[in-house]
Parts: sequence; C-alpha cells; structure tokens
Amino acid sequence: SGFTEEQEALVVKSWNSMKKNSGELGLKFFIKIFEIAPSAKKLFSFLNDSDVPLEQNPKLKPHAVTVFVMTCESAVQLRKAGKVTLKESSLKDLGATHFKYGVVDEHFEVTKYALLETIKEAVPEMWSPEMKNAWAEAYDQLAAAIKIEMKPPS
Ligand code: HEM
Ligand code: ISQ
Repeated sequence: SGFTEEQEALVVKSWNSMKKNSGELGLKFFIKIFEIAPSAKKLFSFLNDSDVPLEQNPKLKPHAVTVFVMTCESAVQLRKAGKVTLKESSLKDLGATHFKYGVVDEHFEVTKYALLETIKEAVPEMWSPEMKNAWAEAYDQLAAAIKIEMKPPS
C-alpha cells in the first residue's frame, strides 16, 4: 500500500529523461494550461506585467519547471515518508501565494491534466498507465498539501 518504490522509480526515471529539454517542456506545459483555461493567464503577474510574447517571457520556463521538480520530489517523499514532507513554512508560503493570486480547485485539475499530457508527449516510449498513475498520485498529494494552507495569511 501507499506510494511504492516502483512508482517512485517511474516518476524519477521519466523526469531524468525529460529534464534535458525542460525549457521547451515548461513552455508546452503552460500553453496547454492556457488552451484549456485561457482565463488562468490573468493569474500570473509576470505575464501581465510584460510586453514580450508568452513564449519569450524569461520567467515562464523556470516557473513551469518548478512544478515538475516539486512533483518529482513529492514522489520521493511519498515513498520515503508516506506523505509530502515539504517544510511547514514553505507549504504555508505556497498556500498563501496561491490563495492570494486566486487559484481555485479547477485550476489544480486543469494543471494536473496538462502536466500528464506534457509528460506523455515528452516520453511516449516510456508512457504507461502505471506511470500516469504515479505522477497523478504525486501531484494530487502535493496539491492537497498546498490547498490545506490556502487561506489568508494570519
Ligand atoms: C506561484 C508551485 C499549482 C498558479 C507558484 C510558485 C511555486 C508554485 C513554487 C512560486 C511561489 C512564490 O513565488 O512564492 C506550484 C505547485 C503546484 C501549483 C507545486 C501544484 C502542485 C498552481 C495552479 C495554479 C498556480 C493550479 C493556477 C493555474 C500560480 C500563480 C503563482 C504561483 C498565479 C504566482 C505567480 C506570480 O508570481 O505571478 N506556484 N503551483 N499554481 N502559482 Fe503555482
Ligand atoms: C503553477 N504554479 C506556478 C507556476 C506554474 C507554471 C506552469 C504551470 C503551473 C504553474
């Protein structure tokens, strides 16, 4: 039961194969989110504050890559500890930031779908139902941990 060593290996293996193209991957990830939920663009201050086209925005790729890296780390934590073990202070910060920018449950769903689609297209030769489940579980648990802290800062 819980998150297995095999599941962790599926996530880590696919991430190791994807990360050399992480910039391109991050851009694709963002574009997928905005295709499904165009209004989500408004949430990101660094896109609104900028005059350059989306794909040239210097902050876009590093931001998107962070979500991949954190989901991969979540997989490692779930296997080791059975839960997401981000520092409480960083979870509080993440929760407060996402609350402040108006992120809601539907955004988490769209982002999950876009993440899985992006991985499927990046490593088609590795992709399997088991790999999809492993990434989905790691993402869901990370998202749940963030959502618990999504409230006004106290
Ligand atoms: C900011 C991670 C889900 C929208 C951030 C930051 C991180 C992060 C690390 C930077 C925090 C900071 O600057 O203090 C994650 C992870 C997610 C997730 C790991 C899922 C497990 C989402 C979703 C949305 C979203 C679903 C909405 C589509 C934003 C926005 C910001 C942000 C709008 C602030 C960007 C800005 O500075 O303008 N996220 N995020 N995030 N995230 Fe997420
Ligand atoms: C969520 N939070 C921060 C950055 C992101 C980049 C791409 C997709 C989702 C994100």
